[in-house]
Amino acid sequence: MNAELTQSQIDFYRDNGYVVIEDFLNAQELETWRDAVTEAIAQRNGLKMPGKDVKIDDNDGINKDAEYFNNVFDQLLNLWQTNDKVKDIMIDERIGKMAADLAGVDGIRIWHDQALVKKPWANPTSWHLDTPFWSFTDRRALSIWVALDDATLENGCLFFIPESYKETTFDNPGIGKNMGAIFGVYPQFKNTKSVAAPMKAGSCSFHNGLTIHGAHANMTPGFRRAMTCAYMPDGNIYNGQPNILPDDYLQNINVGDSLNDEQQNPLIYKR
Ligand SMILES: O=C(O)CCC(=O)C(=O)O
Repeated sequence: MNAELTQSQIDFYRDNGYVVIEDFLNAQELETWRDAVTEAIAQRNGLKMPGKDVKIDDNDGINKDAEYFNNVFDQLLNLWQTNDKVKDIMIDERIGKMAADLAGVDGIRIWHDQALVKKPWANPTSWHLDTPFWSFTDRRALSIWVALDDATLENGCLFFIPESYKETTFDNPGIGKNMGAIFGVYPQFKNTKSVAAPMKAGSCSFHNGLTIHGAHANMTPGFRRAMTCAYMPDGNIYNGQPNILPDDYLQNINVGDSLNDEQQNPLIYKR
């Protein structure tokens, strides 16, 4: 695993709000990730996330325009909680350190992982932000996105609006079928050029959760699979948004409580 970040990669991330790391996984590691994610998805029988009775084709109550959104990708969350192979991959301290170094924090917890499978002819992923959906409020939160297939301009690679994270807030137009809805909330980026991030399988990107990002439609008969993980800096508290927290967990948490439950948000790196 190419887990050593250079200072120029960190500087690029801090400036632009994203960074692409080529050849993050070697061929053998890529095979391990693919096998683990494939097995974990199959075991789910269509269940979207642990602790909530929602299937991948249901309206999850989080995203708008369910019929459209369910054809953006199959989204399966917290596979680390239901598959030990994915858990081994996700709790890797080296990845936690990368996230901590980019974010400039001392500790990193998993918020949630997610497999994002853009099926043949899938809809585009509308421009959106991530952090405003989550149950904590932290401008430093970020995600890794690992390409399990080559992600190309044709099959739905990611796009970013550079530097947007410096100005975006927790105002959230959501992620529905209106590709450009976000520019109604953040008109200052209407004329900013986006940057495409095509990646070979095994490469990855990190992006800040307040960076405006999206993806093309899949214009091919093949799959574009990605494995991602969202990270919460250690020390955060519950802000009252349920997001993906399991129903039974929500019954025992109040606004202001620490999000430090190792079964839900494991600390994968601490300086
Ligand atoms: O894979 C995609 O199409 C979008 C990914 C994304 O929005 C994310 O990982 O935050």
